[in-house]
Amino acid sequence: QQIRAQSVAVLGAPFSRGQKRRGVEHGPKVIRDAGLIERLSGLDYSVHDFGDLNFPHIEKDEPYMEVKFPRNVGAANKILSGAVSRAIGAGHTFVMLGGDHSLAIGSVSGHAQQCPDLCLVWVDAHADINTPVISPSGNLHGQPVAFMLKELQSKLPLPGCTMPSLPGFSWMKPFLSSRDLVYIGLRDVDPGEHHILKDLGIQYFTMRDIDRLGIQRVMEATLDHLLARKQRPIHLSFDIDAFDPSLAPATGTPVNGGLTYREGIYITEEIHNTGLLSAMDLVEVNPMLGANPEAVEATASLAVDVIASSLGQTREGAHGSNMEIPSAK
Ligand code: EXY
Ligand code: MN
Ligand code: MN
Repeated sequence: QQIRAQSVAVLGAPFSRGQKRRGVEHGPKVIRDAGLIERLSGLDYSVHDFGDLNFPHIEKDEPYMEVKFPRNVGAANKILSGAVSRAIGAGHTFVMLGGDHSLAIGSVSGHAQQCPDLCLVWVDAHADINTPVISPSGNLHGQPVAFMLKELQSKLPLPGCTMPSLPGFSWMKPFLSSRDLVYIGLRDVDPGEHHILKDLGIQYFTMRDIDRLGIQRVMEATLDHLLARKQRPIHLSFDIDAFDPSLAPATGTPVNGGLTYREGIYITEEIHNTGLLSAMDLVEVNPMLGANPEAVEATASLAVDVIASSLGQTREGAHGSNMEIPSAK
């Protein structure tokens, strides 16, 4: 099926409890201030800006083992999941502005409620696939993919397992198969995460793979892996730290040696060209971490470019089918 959406829904998720640094909750504001809505309106969409979600602040939120703020992260994601499901059910292509990457739990699960056969492209320096038990930091933004995968269900402290379950997550059920996920941009993977990637045979392209193959072949292999058997909706979860820190300095966990501007935009152009993008996340823009206002503006404006390019902004330009060049006389 071809998804040719006429309308885009934009929703802010001002949330930062998936990690310990303040500021990433202001991501939606700086991305909007960098001109997101104007840019999308210039493409051929009607843009519905649903503003920002309101998340409850749960005061008493003791760690579960090492896992920080489980009740806040669980509650925020439950709310987000419902909002995403409604927006996609209403026929919009959905754009979530984070916030930290723990929000992908709600975003992708809400999308999957409407599109159970979706596939997931995860563009990130990190694999974000630690389980609560193996996470070295206890930060839930390093764990969202683990909550999605059916193959990891027995490793997660969710209802039905023998351990006490993770508070805040009783609503959550894994919904994605590991073969329906591809990573691009990895360069900081923890040992437990590497074990899971290998054990489950997950398709991933590290920065080294991009060096070897070039971004064009990486995208060909990515889309082939996900779409060759059947065409289905794509969820793009884009962590701004996939880019090199020289381009995206205002983020919480920068890692050297990231995507160039052209590699990042090529990824999103290819995703758009499938005609199958159904929802996307843009996460981890933290305006409190830029060294100066210019660094924050550069990061936010890069986020706008990523979103606009995913939704059809081209480098070659475009024109309407009824355009005519006026004669000289
Ligand atoms: N792998 C590390 C951890 O689990 O703590 C770092 C995760 C950073 C996650 C950023 C959002 O992509
Ligand atoms: Mn991430
Ligand atoms: Mn990351």
